[in-house]
Amino acid sequence: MKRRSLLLGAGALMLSGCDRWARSASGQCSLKTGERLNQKTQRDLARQALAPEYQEKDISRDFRANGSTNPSAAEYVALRDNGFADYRLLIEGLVERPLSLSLADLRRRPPRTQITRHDCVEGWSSIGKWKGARLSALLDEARLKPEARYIVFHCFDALNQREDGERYYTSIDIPEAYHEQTILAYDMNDAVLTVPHGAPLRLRLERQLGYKMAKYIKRIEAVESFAQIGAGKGGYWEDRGYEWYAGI
Ligand SMILES: Nc1nc2c(c(=O)[nH]1)N[C@H]1C(S)=C(S)[C@@H](COP(=O)(O)O)O[C@H]1N2
Ligand SMILES: [Mo]
Repeated sequence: MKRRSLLLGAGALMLSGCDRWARSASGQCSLKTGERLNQKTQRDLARQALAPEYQEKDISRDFRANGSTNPSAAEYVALRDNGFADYRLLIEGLVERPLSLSLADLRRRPPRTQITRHDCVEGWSSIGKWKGARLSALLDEARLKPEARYIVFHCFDALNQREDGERYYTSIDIPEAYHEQTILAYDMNDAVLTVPHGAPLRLRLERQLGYKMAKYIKRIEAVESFAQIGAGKGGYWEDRGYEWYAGI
């Protein structure tokens, strides 16, 4: 029943001719209207169920750090050695208004705090408290274009620590990006995010495995397809055989 009404809702919008698909076929709606409706539709259809949240007392004393824990890329080291004062998060690609945000800018955006369990595909879990800017608000600010289907996170680190090594990256779809618990975290356990855990900024989304949660985020890119990025599977580990959707 629920699914049926969702489908009917999408159908009704399609008949109005202003959603992304109908618009590209008829070319009738103005970009602004089409974009607003498109984003609203995507939010409405988002998989909204929340991952479990925990209490302060549940926080792990020793939250493991995994994968890259101390990037050696020159660009990263220079930023780190200056306390990330010169760090700018870039939000670009299929957006009307590309953004370049300092950490202070990010701290002025709507925050969310959540205590959640992190599950790594390697078989360990830790509970931590995360605070960060809601990705949905940032994407609204940058104004996603109607053709945007995925959000790609490009990171500073190469897992082999070589300057020419392939940089870590991963991607999520628009509903995941708009989920309430999807944040760009700058604090962990009430302290500024440390280098081992992804300073200055790392992704938290709480219904997928750890490898989707990009640490050391340099740049966020809205794309229609990730076929041309890396080996085309949507992420560093995805290119090496891991599932693109790593639902827990
Ligand atoms: N940039 C970057 N992000 C990354 C990784 C990485 O190596 N580089 N490892 C991933 C994996 S496999 C896990 S389990 C988590 C680990 O996060 P943590 O170090 O805070 O525990 O980060 C994920 N994000
Ligand atoms: Mo992991």
